[in-house]
Amino acid sequence: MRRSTFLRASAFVAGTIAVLPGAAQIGSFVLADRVGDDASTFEHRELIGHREFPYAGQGATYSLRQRNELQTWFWYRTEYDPREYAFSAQTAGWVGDTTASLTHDELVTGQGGRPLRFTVDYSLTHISPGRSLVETAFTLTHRGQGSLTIDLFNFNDIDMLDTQFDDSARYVGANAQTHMVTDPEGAVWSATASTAGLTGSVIDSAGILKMDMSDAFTNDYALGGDPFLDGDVAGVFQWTVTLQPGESFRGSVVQRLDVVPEPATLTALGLGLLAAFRRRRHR
Ligand SMILES: [Ca+2]
Ligand SMILES: [Ca+2]
Ligand SMILES: [Ca+2]
Repeated sequence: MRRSTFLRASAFVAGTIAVLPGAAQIGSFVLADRVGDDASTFEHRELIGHREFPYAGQGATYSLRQRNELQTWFWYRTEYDPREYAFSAQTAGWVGDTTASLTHDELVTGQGGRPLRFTVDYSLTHISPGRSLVETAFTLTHRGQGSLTIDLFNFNDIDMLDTQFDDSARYVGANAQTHMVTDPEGAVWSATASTAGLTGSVIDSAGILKMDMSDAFTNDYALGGDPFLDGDVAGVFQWTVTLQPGESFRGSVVQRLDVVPEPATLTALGLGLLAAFRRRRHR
């Protein structure tokens, strides 16, 4: 595992990408992708050392024509603990133009060393004008002793267009595996969780969910229910898995941002099509 991480990091040394193999720690990164003049950026910050209160840090900004402030992070609980902790002990990382990878080796109460390895691979894809994806693919590996049951959580608090109190949110999908947040101006963001092992999906106030993650008590969520509609909405996904030594659990969260084309853009697009049509007719 350590070897493959090193090899992957080495491969990037040969390219144009900044790499810190071995004891690397990435405190922040920016991914950027574009389609023509239409650019998407995903900036992630405060990526080191936030294990518990207050709120485990980890701010982000997901921009596509306009800026959307975001907080996003993962946290976990094992069967030996009555509470959750954010993944904070980053041990390796690398960043490319549109991808980044962070590895964490975390403590498990009652087991020596840091037996829980959590790797997150981020990938930004600007798929078409006004539409962009950030895929977060994760692997959780048990490197300690005996059977281990783990609850894994992903928290997302997006404030569409940087204003939180006018956003509305709803569940989509049979397992409530998608959280969709809409701003009155029409921009839509969604987060879709992989469904294997998905045991919880909740939309609630950001303050309540941050407190759940940060406090000393156990939290478990149902799949869907009545969404919290007014105010600063946020969402949490929960997966529950039991791993034997050496086993891994893989999953993902895909964020999608859709921006409705502005009338000026539509007009320009229409004129462009008309011009192309005329050129064709005059051939
Ligand atoms: Ca808003
Ligand atoms: Ca808690
Ligand atoms: Ca929010």
